[in-house]
Amino acid sequence: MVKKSLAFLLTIAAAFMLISSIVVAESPNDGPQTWKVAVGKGNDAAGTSIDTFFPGTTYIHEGDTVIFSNGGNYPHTVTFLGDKSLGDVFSDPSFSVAAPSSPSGGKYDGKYLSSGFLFPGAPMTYEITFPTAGAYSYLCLIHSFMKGTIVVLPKGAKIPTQAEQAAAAKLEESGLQSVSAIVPHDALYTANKDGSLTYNVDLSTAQSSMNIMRMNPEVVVVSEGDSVTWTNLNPYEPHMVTFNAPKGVQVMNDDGVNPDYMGPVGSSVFDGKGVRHSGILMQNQTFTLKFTKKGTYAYDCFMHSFMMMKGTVIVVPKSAVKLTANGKAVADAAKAQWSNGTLIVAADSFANALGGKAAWDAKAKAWEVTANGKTVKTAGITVKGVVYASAEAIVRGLGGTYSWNEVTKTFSTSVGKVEATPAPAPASSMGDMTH
Ligand SMILES: [Cu+2]
Repeated sequence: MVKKSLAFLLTIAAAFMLISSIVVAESPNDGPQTWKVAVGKGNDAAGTSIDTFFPGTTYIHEGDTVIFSNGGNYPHTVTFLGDKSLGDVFSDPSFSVAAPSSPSGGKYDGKYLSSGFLFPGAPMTYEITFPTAGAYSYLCLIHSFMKGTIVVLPKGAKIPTQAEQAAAAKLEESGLQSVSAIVPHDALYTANKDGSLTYNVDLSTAQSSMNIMRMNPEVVVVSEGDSVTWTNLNPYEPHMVTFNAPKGVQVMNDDGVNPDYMGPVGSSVFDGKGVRHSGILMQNQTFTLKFTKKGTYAYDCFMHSFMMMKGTVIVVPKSAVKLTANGKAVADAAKAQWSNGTLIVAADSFANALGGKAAWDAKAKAWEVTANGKTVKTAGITVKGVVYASAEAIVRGLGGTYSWNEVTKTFSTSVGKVEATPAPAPASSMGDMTH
């Protein structure tokens, strides 16, 4: 059912423009009114999909009409079970999730009524008029945790206005968006018997009805000989990991997953050459690759290309210093290296990674780094003709924190960001500054 929706997903951008331009028209209180319910929300650029009806509860009068419109990036249904149970519905041999039980625009009689698939993109709508007072709950047959209620009151009863109910919907949405923003974290790892490490990357998360189609972390830096294990943490969405998809081959298209790519392709060791592919990963399923050669390797989840779900594995020589800033790997590690017990970095690229900038003060022979609303001056440290700065001095001066992990050779820094509680700590020597 998901695969059929892909053609529609391509036009999702158009759908967003449409939705954001909808203006709720106020009707006089004495005549029948038309109300709008958003069926799901989504933001391809942010990689998010929220499987919720907005607002969750809609208050209307007898004779009013509700227009359900897909506001997200996945197909959904609007289904009033009425006199049936989910079991009844799915055990009926003539039942189809995709097809409406009766055409849009009908009157609700308290019995079973389903919109069939409402696809995003156009977006598809379904209209129902409610002649009789009552509280009617409904759900999505694809995501049965996705529920809403239409409360129909007698004419003249006091109900929240269109504007108030639209505001409630907005509030519900912003509540979900804010609790669910993905927090990048340093890649967690486990140590293997041979001394190599296996880093863990999350394939998207789901928190209540919010799905975030992202790799976390998006960039992971490992040493030659280390492995990466991807785990699908999302209960609703399958994912894939693909390196070096062959030119001209579509791993996923409008017809679904290419049959050659349903399962894994290639060995579990990767030197940067040849296809490596996980196959379809359902919740808690994993895929592990061992990286043997230094380089920068981009990969994709082709099931969520339209949401820009992709990541990068950077493989560095053994014992090379890695650097993170606010939970994100600094791609070139800002040339981080140890010099006489001080971790030195290229001040400008480190400042960039912290969301700030650096300027060289030739007179004072010092770097001036500004980030997090603060400025710190720190002496230049010249090694082989290049002027570095002490990472520790910069982070301290900006009011941040740092730690050195001797096992992963990672210098983790955090400046001006409240980080969410990290996932369970790996066996490591965080905070050990000896070198
Ligand atoms: Cu995916």
